[in-house]
Amino acid sequence: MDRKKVYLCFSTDIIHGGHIALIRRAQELGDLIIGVLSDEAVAGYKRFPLVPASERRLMFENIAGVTRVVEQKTLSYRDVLMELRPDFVVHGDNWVHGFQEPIRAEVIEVLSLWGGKLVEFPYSSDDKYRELDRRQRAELAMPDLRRGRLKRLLDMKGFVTAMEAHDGLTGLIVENTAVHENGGARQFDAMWLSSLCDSTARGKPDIELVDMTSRFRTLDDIMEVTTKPIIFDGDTGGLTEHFVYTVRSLERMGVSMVIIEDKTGLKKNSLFGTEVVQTQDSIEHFSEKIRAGCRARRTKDFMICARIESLILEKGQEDALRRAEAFVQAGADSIMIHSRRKDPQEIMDFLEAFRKKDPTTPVVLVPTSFNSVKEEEWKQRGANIVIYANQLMRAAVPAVQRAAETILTHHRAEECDRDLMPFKDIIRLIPEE
Ligand code: SPV
Ligand code: MG
Repeated sequence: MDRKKVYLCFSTDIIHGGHIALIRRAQELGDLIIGVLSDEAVAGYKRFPLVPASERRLMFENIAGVTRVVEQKTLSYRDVLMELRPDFVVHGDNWVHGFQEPIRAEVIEVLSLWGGKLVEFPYSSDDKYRELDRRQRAELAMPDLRRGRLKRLLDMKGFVTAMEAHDGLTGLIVENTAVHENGGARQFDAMWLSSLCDSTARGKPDIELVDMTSRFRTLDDIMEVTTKPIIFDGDTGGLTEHFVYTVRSLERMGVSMVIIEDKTGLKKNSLFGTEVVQTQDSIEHFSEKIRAGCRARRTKDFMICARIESLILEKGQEDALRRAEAFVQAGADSIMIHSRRKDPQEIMDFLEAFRKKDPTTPVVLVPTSFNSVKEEEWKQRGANIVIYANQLMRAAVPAVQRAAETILTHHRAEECDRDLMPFKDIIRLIPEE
């Protein structure tokens, strides 16, 4: 009559023997309620879920003896435990140490409010389960899955961060860097393939001199070793007749979004602003390029973003807003507004005015100059994607220059060694098949 209530939460995409064994042991303790971690929480702490929460729920609902399945929205168990008030929470013992320690401590604290207990079973880390996980990760790199992930992330979280990568190694750094915060892990959601950094890495100016075939080579190097969605800097998109081919190629490769800017003629980097001659394209011509790109693509997953250069070229807010509206009308899935001022005010003013007219079209920001505002505030103000466009390269260049100068100064490498990472640590960044 007074059977105990047991709670067990899963984030897995597939159910294997190890999970079933854990479920059976949990069932011995009482009536089992299974929690399915939300897509957003899984993406935040582990990797993007291959199977959405709605289907993961179905999977568990069909296991004999599971009394109920609920969604656990956050990594923290607090809300779900307060609602269910279980007698036991069951978990593998793999969270006793490591970044999930605070989540575990909170579970024990919340359960103590009504005398509940945490029961931990040894975590099974069988080789065949590790192999399954490896295969699932590989699946995430396939173009069809990868392309749609930016849209899915935007739907899921409403706000996405992207970090610049300009070769396989920086791609791996963006893919794998994580910091732990409140029992979860913070990672970048996506990657930005910057024209500036791709050109600079080749010792070339950012004037559309590095041709698309070379840019695709960089893209392929990055895609080969990573799984996160990619936003490709398409510069001006070139001639409309060429842009349609670029769209097809990027889409086929599994890129999620191309951003093209409304400039024409010899493109210079926006950070030069009006110090160099730069010509803005007409609304009509650029709209036609967007329309042609939209007609060329084959899937709804691939996004075309129109980048507005009015603030960079000091044409004012009215011009920027008129263009935003026209480009969305032409079919742009998203817009990017850029500024090279330190003061974020003109971007904030744009966001406020744009959101009054258009509450839904995703807005992309590249806060290189206006870098004082935190992501959460941009989200509150209506932005959806923040791109850190060049910081990894700017971190590397001074370090590399310093090493070269130190060796020249001392006629040997010993003095420079303390600033260097041992190669065995660098190799650890590179996964083995
Ligand atoms: C890039 O990273 O190449 C960009 C962003 O286009 S910016 O350099 O700010 O123009
Ligand atoms: Mg660029």
